[in-house]
Amino acid sequence: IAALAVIAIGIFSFRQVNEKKRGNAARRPNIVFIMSDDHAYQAISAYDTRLTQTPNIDRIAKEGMLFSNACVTNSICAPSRAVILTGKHSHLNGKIDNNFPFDTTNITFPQLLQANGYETAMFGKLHFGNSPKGFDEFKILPDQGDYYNPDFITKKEGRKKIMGYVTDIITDMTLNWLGKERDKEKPFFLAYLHKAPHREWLPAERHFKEFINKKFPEPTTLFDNYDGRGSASKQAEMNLLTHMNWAGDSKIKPENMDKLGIKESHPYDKRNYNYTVGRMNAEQRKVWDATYDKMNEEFIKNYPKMSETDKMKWRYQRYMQDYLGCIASVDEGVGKVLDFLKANGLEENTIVVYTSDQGFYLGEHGWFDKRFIFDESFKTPLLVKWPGVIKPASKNSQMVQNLDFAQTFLEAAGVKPPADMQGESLIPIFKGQGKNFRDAAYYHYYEYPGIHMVKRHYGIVTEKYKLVHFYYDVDEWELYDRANDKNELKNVYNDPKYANIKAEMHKKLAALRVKYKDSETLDKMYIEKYKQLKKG
Ligand code: SGN
Ligand code: CA
Repeated sequence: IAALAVIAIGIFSFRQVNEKKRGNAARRPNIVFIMSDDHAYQAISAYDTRLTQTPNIDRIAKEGMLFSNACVTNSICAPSRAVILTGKHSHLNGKIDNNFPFDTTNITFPQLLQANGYETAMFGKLHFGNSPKGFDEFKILPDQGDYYNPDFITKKEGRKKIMGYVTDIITDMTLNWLGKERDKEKPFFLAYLHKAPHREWLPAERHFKEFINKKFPEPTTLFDNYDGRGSASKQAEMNLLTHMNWAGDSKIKPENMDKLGIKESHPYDKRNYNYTVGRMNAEQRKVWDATYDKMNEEFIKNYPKMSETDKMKWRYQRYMQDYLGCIASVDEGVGKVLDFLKANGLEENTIVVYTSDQGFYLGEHGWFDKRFIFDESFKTPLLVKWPGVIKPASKNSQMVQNLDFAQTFLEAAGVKPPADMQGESLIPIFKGQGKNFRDAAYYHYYEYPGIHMVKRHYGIVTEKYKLVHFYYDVDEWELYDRANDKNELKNVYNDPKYANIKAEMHKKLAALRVKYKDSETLDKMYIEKYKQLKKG
């Protein structure tokens, strides 16, 4: 009996130790990082209810925190992702634009989480030109990926085509991993990364049928003529009327363009349409054609009588129908993942983040796309929930950046961040502290000359002002009074009233360039590298 009692006590204490160990491990939070591609905050109802409803994404703000001034360091896809993963500005992680491949000798935070006992997985769009390091599992889209019947690069099965709609497929992969595949003994980091609502904005059948009948309010600056600003705004190729593809983007069939005498906006205009719609199977294509053909009948009939203003208005509506239709699927997917966490007892100990790789123009200044330091592209949506740490329904207006995620997640996981990361942990802000978190954000965009022709620029943004330097084939400075010119329509750089502010902002910008180790030498080096790459 005594021997049995010893064994029993032994088993009991062994179990207790084990449980305790597991308990401790379980106390480290799981992290679900949800990021979509080109999702403008104007198209999330927690921020703005004029365009659409996103009830599921909004749940994250209801249960957590909504950031009204979250921003990026370089408003373009792959560079933003590199900043997020490395916690370093583009000029230091080397991924300055979408052209250069990501340098995999960079240390990324998922590698550190994995080395410290986290189970890690990534599903969806990465856009690096190489596979992610530090992931136990991944299924990623090659390059930009496709909306219908997309290919995936998978860690375990190589490249394969999966039938269906991209947003739904990425959601299913995520749910499957959460429910069946992951190691349930470990805390996890999950990157759930949507392709939508990236161009060419192909919604799922259920949503193109629904959204194509809707009408949306126009932004006040839809007919902007770019007066009051420098050559960068005037020369950018992002205008809905003149630069958006008629077939590829606005879904006017190539044969109808020919019939109406509409010229391609870009040499890829018709080719893009034939490619994206061409990926559909016969059944998908039948529904697509039936819906869009019917909706385009009126446009085709009216086109010869339409003024340029009418065309712009029509193009804006079509753009919003498709763009917001794509977001509807993202919102449904987010809802499913949140429901899963709740139903499986994971809600309490999981940080959920919703963000986009950058902001996006939804017709403001007549534009689509991003790239500029101006608000619609510089700011990005950010909603975070963490039960027990973040007070539900809280709001924050600090200038947090995508640069801050790495240190935030590492701190949450109890892992010491490398000394050369350049962000700040957001945890004090989550806890309701962190006042005066960042008084100025640094920004640097490089991809020029290139698609959309947004000139190279760097700048500094404070709560009240924005100072920008456009360089390479120009040397132009712009200063904006953010408080008094919300739409950033007037460059006041040469207005004597702003002389002191200008001087102060110059000083701050120079100091930030030093702080973040950016310099004219690096600007020149990247111009040289870009020339070499283009030659090659
Ligand atoms: C494609 C798009 C561009 C877009 C870039 C970068 N053209 O080239 O409009 O700016 O991607 O987007 S498309 O006609 O091919 O769709 S990013 O989000 O990857 O940076
Ligand atoms: Ca993007």
